[in-house]
Amino acid sequence: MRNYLKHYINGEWVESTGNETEDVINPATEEVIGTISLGTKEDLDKAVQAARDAFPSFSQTSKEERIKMLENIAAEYENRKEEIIETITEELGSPKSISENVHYMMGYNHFSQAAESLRDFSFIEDRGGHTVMKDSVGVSGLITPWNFPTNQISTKIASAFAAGSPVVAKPAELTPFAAIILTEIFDKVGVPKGAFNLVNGSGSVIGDGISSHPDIDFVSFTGSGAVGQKIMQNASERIANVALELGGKSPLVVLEDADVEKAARAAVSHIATNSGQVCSAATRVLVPSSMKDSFEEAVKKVLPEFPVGDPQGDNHIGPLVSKKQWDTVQSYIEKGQEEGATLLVGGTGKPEGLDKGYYAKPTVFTDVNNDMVIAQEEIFGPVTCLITYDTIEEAIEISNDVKYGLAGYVFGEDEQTLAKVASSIRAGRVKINDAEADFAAPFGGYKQSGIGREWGDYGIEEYLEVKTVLGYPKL
Ligand code: TAP
Repeated sequence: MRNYLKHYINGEWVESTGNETEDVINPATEEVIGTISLGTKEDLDKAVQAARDAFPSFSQTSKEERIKMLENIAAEYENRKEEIIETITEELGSPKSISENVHYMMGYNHFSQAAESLRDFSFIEDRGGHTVMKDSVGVSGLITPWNFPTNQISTKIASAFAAGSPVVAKPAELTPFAAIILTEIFDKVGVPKGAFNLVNGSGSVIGDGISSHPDIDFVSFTGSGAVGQKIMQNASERIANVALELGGKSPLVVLEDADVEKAARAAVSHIATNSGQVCSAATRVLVPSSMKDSFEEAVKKVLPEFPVGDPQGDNHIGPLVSKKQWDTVQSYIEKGQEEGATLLVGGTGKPEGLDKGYYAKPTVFTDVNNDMVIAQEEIFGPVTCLITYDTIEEAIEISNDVKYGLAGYVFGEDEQTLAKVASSIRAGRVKINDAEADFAAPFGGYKQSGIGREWGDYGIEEYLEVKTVLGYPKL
């Protein structure tokens, strides 16, 4: 049992001022695996005060000191590798291979990339007639969701530290333990007192408290659009800046000359990895009408490569994070059938033999029209839609006919067509074929997928204010 009943404020683990607690459930076993304290407004105020007190010195640390700190964090993170993998598998239900190759790896890369990006980062620029300086934004409030317990919080903290911004963080109640390990890492490597504060608690108390706190200068949030809107409203009361990383309904465009099996494998992998609980997952697969039959066959062929089952075993798809998420996914599968889409594979209910745990069947709908609810709303589960198109122009139009714009994917051979589709998709990140991940590349969305960019130097910019000085001495 992991019982973490303290918050981390001003460089110390401290008792909560309230006595409310919340059990954390392993979604694969439905059993309680630990408990956290639900913080109060008083806990939050103390954390914000600690961050404010740390601001004058933390914001003035040198670039070299921050690089060293980020490198030390990355090294200590590596030392805790096995524990991080085990923790994420338990709290999120993600299979061990995904916990290692996706979750653990992303956290590590954000800290080491921030150190790397900082090396070439300029905080002062002589632009001839004027000088531009980049100052820490002040105190940052970070609110993160449950689907990537190390990725989102790590990219935010790494960028904030790189910019010299002290932090107050609130992870999701459903998966709070990875953030506690991170906090232990910061404590161990000697992150300055008050530069990092962790207050566990509910979104309605601590999350809302962060977004409306008069002493928090900048709020970075990842999660649902509905909460993103509330955060913006709260922050607008004091004209505080926000960065929002919200949902997506990303297209994967299969071109006529694509390798059908490769594209089908990619399409299934998008809803299989992390059980489809991924904001940037492709969940609308656009296939040329002429390829519909062969693509459907390829989907059925590759599906067994993604077994569903116990995350402690050799499976690719674990359970969904919670009963609530399972219910949401079920209702979307029902909705798709009511709307007239055809179930190619999967459907409602649990996969055979998996009665315990929040397991859902990987589900692929075909004969989907882009106007259907299942093609427009973020399902956040192992469900995808096959939509046919006849011309490249139509594929682009369908790709963009959605309120989101987080990501897009294109599969094919002809470079002119790949470039045309990639540059026409209205989204913050487009991936062509199997292009490699790059942690220096900015991440964020167009339209209702959010505001701002994370990762690498663009991520650091979010935590900085720009100051112009006219007549600055030539030192
Ligand atoms: P959200 O409610 O948006 O939760 C995300 C974070 O915001 C959590 O830490 C949550 O705290 C906190 N929060 C909740 N209410 C808040 C408020 N009023 N003010 C400030 N913070 C608040 O997401 P969810 O309910 O867990 O999931 C719902 C749907 O959102 C999913 O089905 C999915 O479609 C989408 N979602 C998207 C993403 C990404 S990466 N874009 C991630 C997760 C979910 P607590 O949960 O601890 O109360």
